[in-house]
Parts: sequence; C-alpha cells; structure tokens
Amino acid sequence: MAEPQPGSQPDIDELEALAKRGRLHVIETVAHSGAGHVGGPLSAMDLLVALYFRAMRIRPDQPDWPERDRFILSKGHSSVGLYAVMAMRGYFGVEELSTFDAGDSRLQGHPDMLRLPGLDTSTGSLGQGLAIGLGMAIGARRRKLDFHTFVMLGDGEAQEGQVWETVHVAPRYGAGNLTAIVDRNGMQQYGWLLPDGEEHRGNRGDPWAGANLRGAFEAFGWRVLEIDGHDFGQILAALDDVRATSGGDTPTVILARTVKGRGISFTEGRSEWHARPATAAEAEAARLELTAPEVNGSNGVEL
Ligand SMILES: Cc1ncc(C[n+]2csc(CCOP(=O)(O)OP(=O)(O)O)c2C)c(N)n1
Repeated sequence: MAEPQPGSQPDIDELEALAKRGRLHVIETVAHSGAGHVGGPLSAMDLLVALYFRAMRIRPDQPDWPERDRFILSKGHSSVGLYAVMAMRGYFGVEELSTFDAGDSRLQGHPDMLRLPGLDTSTGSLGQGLAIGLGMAIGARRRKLDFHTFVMLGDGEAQEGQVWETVHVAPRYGAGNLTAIVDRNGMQQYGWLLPDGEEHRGNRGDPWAGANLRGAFEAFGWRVLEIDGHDFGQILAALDDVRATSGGDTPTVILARTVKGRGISFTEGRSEWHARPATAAEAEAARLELTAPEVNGSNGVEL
C-alpha cells in the first residue's frame, strides 16, 4: 500500500492499514526502548488514525498554524500511539520513534509540548486535559477562530475529579467546539475497581463503569455519541457529526467502546500489557500477525 500523502483522504481500507502499521510501531518502539505503555496506545490507535488522517484540520509542516484543530492526549501515558500516528502523518520521520523515552529525545514517555512541535499540551498526570481543552475552546470563540478542540481521555482517567468539574461547566460556556473522546476499554492499570470496592487485578473489563458515563455526561448537558471505537465507519461518522455541530452551544462526548491491547492476539484484553515491553520473540510474533495477509484477501502492512 502506498503511504497516503498529507492532505489526501485515505479510504477505510487505507485507514485500517495505517492503524496496523501504527500498532506495529507501538509494539516495536516500546520493545526497543525497554519501557512504555502498550495496551492503551493499541486501544486508541483507530481513533488516533481517524483524527489525524481524516478528521482534524492540521498542517504537519506548519505545526503552529493558528487555525489548526487542537488535540490533547489527556491519557498521556499512551504517547507512543500518538507519536506513531504523528510520524506516519509527517510531523517527523518514523526513524525518530527509536529515540522514544530517551532522556534527550523529543519523544518523552509522556508528551512534552516544549520539546515536540505539534503537541498542543503536555500531559501525563491524568485528569487535566479536558479542563485545558475547554480553555482552548473558549479561547477559539473569543478570538473568533473556528478550530475544534478534541480531548482523548481514558475511562479509568474519567474517575478523576477535575474531569467532572470541566464536564459541569463546559455547557455553560456554550462549548460546542469541544469534543471529549473516551477510550472506553473497560480496563485501567491492573484491571478495574469493582462496584463493591474490591480491586480486580485481572482481565475483566467492567461494563459497570462504562455504563454510567452516558448518564453522567447527559446529566451535565452534554451530547453523547456511543460508537465502536474500532469501526472506522462509525468513528468517521461521529467525527463528521461533531464538526457539523461545532458552531453550536453543546459540547459532545464520544464514548468509544474499545479493547485494551487491540490488534495483537496476545495483548488483547490482557491487563498485564498495560505497560510492559515485548520481548524480541513477542515483537516478532506481533510483526508476523500485523503483516500477514488477511483471510478476506486484504493485505497486512507492507513494510
Ligand atoms: C493522576 C495520575 N494518577 C495515576 C497515574 C498512573 N497511571 C498511568 S496510566 C493509569 C491507568 C489509566 O487507565 P485508563 O485511563 O483507563 O487508561 P487506558 O486503559 O486507556 O490505558 C494510571 C493509574 C497517572 N498517570 N496520573
């Protein structure tokens, strides 16, 4: 498959191939650095590819373009997924991924906007990104700019209080130009905290926590879209929808059902892959899976 050129509109087959390539970058980059997160970047990959290759108005060669859409990876521990997509989109060369997490690298374990052009915010301490995004959305209105601000959160992150302070006030500011995207993979660092308070260290995603998110956002006056976060048709439709309503007064949350570790058989739904590097043998197994021609005839990633 030819690499889509910046500014082109890759179709769904091309987006799927890009997501596979992005997943391969994630597993290989973290294996190479010896540290980093895997499960969250893999669950977010399809959403990131759709944002950077189809939905967002951006100019990778002009990262400070004032009218660019803003993106905040509030679940900053998934940085390697964002870097993989930014590299494929042309912000920097894919070879720079091999510097990930080194002390002098622009690609820190958590995103550092003072080092890497193209990042709109530094993140890592969970819970803060949505408040910053609301500030950007209000700023856009005051400066009469029509850019849209997208903030990606984890569902574990959604337990943070600052998220709900922002959810509370955003409709009051008429922030229709703000979209929260929750990567709802039903797992956090070790599994999930169960309703009875017992921490479940294992591989059970929890529908309880996810189910409450719709009601909570709606109670504060947000528009809620629920989608399959691995279905590009649904992702693109939701992102078109928020663009169409960007001039309105109601912020939107996209609750994207995802699978932690998505795309590699032995990482899917496994909480131990939250943050651990693959061994050389595991990285090779992942490469074989992601590059294998599929049964339905479409191709795996061309390297
Ligand atoms: C304020 C804060 N507390 C704790 C952490 C450590 N931490 C990093 S990732 C993570 C789990 C996050 O779970 P979730 O938001 O569901 O992310 P995902 O499953 O998408 O990786 C935690 C607790 C942190 N980065 N910031």
